[in-house]
Amino acid sequence: MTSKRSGFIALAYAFTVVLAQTCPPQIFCPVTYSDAKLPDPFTFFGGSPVQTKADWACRAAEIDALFQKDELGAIPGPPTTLTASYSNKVLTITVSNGGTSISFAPTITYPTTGSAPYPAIIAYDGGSIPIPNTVATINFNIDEFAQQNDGTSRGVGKFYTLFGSNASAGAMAAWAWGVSRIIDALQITPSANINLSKIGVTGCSRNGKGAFVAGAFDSRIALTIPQESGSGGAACWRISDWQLAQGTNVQTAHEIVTENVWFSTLFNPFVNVIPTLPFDHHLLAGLVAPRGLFVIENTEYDWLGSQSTNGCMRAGQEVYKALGAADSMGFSQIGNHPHCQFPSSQQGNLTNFINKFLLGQNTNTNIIVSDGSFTFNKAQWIDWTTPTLS
Ligand code: MCU
Repeated sequence: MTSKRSGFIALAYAFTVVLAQTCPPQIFCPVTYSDAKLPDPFTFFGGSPVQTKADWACRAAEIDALFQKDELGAIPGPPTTLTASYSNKVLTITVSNGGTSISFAPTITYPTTGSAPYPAIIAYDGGSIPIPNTVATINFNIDEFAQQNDGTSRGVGKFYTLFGSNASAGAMAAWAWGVSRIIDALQITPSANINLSKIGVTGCSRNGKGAFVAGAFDSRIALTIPQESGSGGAACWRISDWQLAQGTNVQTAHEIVTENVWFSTLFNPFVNVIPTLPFDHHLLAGLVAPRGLFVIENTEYDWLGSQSTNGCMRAGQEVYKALGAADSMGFSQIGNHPHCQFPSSQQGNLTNFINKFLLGQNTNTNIIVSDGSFTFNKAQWIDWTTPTLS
């Protein structure tokens, strides 16, 4: 039974690939890209315009491929086989790639109110936001899946047991693949009692960067909540480099690749020449569009790149506007609290996002909040206009 269902999952992916073949071919060579401003979401790499929602689906597939090729590393397709079982609040998942297999077992904390099947948030290492007692929490132990201690963690963890320690995927790509397998497992395990159309993902700081990537790469996720992800998450590399040049102690691409293994080594050639990167992180938000996205930041720490996250996410929201879904993306940036300690002042906005996207309520998610003193100089970063996609 299980293998029939995993066969079905494979078929669904194959179908997606066939659909993608109606897109123009993705040709990224031999052009050397260069743009000091934030790359235009609405122009294909090859120069043709994005005019319709169908065009955007193709452009999103192109952006997805570029992120994997130049920054995150390859996120593999579904495994050869996937089996799952649920018992006593533990979802045990076994996946194999050829002859090798691994198991991992997220634990689920169920709400004591509301009715089954429950909405759920997949929380990287448990997450750092208050999850209401109407929503389940699926605890994903990301570190055993792909380690993130420091540079020595490259290729270490269950993901790499499966795909080899030389797999191009950095830790964030590996975790994103794991999130997709958790959702596959929930699909074939009705006894886990999770509502498949009401799944969120969250994490804070380094785990916030990772949660953002997972939300971008699996369209089955209804709500993505990256918290204080800063550089490598909600920040744009270009704006962070500019902030550093202005004298702010902000994390940049060239620093981040020396600190940990969140990115692929494929990113290294770009970190000192960021204008040659054919995307930036406004397009990570663009990949989540038009699904729910609530970006939480903290103006307390220069290192997070508050100005960068603010401008980057404003640019990313242009994709939501083009798709007619501006209020499916919110941004709230509040200081005066320690890193990853969710402040009560952001509670109302978080509740509105959870209630809309995981509980099906009609709430106000038109939220762009900052207590920062900077302004986003749109002309400095954006030289494109936002179409209304038909
Ligand atoms: C904000 O995320 C990271 C940051 O990128 C790192 O430079 C710093 O070492 O750790 C932060 C973090 O994950 O804190 C928990």
